Amino acid sequence: LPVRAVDIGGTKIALATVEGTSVSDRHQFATPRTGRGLDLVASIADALRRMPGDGPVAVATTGMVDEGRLTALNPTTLPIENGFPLVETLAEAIGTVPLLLNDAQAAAWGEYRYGAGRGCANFTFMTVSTGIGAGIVVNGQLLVGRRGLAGHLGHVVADPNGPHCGCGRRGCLETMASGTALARLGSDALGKPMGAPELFAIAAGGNENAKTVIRTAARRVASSLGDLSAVCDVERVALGGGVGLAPGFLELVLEAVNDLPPTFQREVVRAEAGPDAGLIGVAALAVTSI
Ligand code: BMX
Ligand code: ZN
Repeated sequence: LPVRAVDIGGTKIALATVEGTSVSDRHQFATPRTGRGLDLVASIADALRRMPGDGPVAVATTGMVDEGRLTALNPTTLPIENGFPLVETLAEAIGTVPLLLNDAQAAAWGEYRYGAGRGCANFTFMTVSTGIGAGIVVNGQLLVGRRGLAGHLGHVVADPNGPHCGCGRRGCLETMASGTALARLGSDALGKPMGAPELFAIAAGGNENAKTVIRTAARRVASSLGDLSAVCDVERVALGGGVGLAPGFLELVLEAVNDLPPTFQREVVRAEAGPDAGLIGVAALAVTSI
């Protein structure tokens, strides 16, 4: 059964027809960053109307999803009203009730069903991208949690005296190792404004300061994976996201994981489903939940 899948990120919204792992009619557009959920809904409804087919609609989104309502844990990633009723307003606009799930949780399900988590009943997908997110599968079941917060590894505290996070805490992993954090830390260390891709390029050119910034971030990620072992004891972690898949980053994380006490070490691999993991995962869940 073909599903019309949508993935809402902080910078872009992607749509596609998804059947199993086959993705067609894929297109994307810039996320309306107006702070108004209704603008998101209007743009998605419009894009869905241009798509062929009338299968079920499944939406993965950055942010915390609680009973069909979307709240940004970190409003700098996606500005939107707290508790915005996305399911209700989208259903009104498109005439069918969509399934709604956090993007990292959806991608974790995609990787578990079809990618790096296949056959691994206790599994985590972690994305290091604009923000840092994760989805956790325990005993073959996706953890969503009472309020949709399960898996938000970007908001475990890496340094209690660290920078303030948009979520209200201090020193969250996301403020120290996400793409946004790397852009800030790289700009400070090298004395000129840059984004994460430029920082990686400079490091690849041999710059020691740039390498140190990236290595420090990778160590923080590895340390949080140690925390994850203590909490969920998953067997394998797949790393994804623009930073997670950047050349050399996984190797640095692996080095740091190897320095953890053996009890906290886990297998860490590259995510396989790529940028479509969220679309594929949320579509798979839509098919099983109808
Ligand atoms: C943030 C949070 C998570 C999300 C993660 C990765 C918001 C808006 N998002 O921690 O829900 O899963 O970022 O998101 O609070 P991405 O957009 O960087 O992939
Ligand atoms: Zn936080």
